[in-house]
Amino acid sequence: MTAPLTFSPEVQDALSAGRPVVALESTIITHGMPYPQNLAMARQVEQVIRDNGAVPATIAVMGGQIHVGLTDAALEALAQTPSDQAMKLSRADLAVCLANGRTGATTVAATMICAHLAGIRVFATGGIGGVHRGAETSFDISADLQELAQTPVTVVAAGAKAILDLPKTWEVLETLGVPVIAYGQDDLPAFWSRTSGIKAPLRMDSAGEIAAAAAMRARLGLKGGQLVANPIPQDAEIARDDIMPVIEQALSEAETRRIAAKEVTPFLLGRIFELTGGRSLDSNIALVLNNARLAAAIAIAMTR
Ligand code: PSU
Repeated sequence: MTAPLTFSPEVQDALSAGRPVVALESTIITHGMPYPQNLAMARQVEQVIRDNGAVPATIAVMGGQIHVGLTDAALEALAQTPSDQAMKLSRADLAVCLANGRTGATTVAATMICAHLAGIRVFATGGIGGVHRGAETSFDISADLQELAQTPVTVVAAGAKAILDLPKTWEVLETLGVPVIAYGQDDLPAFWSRTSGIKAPLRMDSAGEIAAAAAMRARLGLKGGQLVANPIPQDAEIARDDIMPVIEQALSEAETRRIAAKEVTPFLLGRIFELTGGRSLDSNIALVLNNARLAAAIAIAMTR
């Protein structure tokens, strides 16, 4: 019995010919951004990957199949699906969604699982999930971290989302043995801001180095992936001092309203969008496109 994978013709051709492919997630479309900006972003990010010489494979679950590469009509339907009608899939619920024939959007964790099943080694997103503030009492830690420790996919993100407890997030990744690689700078980026003030454990300055490190992990038989933390472009960043008070306000509203579990991240992103008058979304889109560019370069380096 094999996994229920349905490939788009473009992705199928690229994979059988050994050409570079970059996986993309779908939770960012259904739960991370409002319509219609989510659809525009999903199309643009695919285009950026094509323009940079690789093939995009957006991943989502529909009709009992993991779709690897979506048609434009499927992308549009997903972007218009209300967030309460698409499951936000992680490792725990991927199989349930497939077995029940429901529609599901893949988070970083689920996208890594699906990409690996499909034979795709690199994946671009916005920011990974991590340790939520107050995790010492709530125990709210994203399954993305465990996935990075066990599934061999290189994930390109602008760090972890700054709504999280970033120092604790990096501590957990270190404990799990996940290589956290800052791209082109010494500091770890903080999603909307280029720097977090925290020094990265590893730094690399080229796609070739990142591809070589992934290949070496495979030769050593080390399970798990790598996290590439790619800073947002300068002209799109929101300085830490500007975004922090907004994050604090959104977090205290989430607490008052007792938002919990899978709802936390979408709620915070939505409130920060409103509080910044849409600026956080522009930054979020810019960083995703920037990550797609680097992921395409890594995918190309991996095929050499
Ligand atoms: N990147 C973004 N926006 C998002 C996400 C990533 O720019 O919404 C999604 C990813 O799917 C990631 C999820 O896995 O947020 C994290 O959710 P949580 O904190 O509930 O684990």
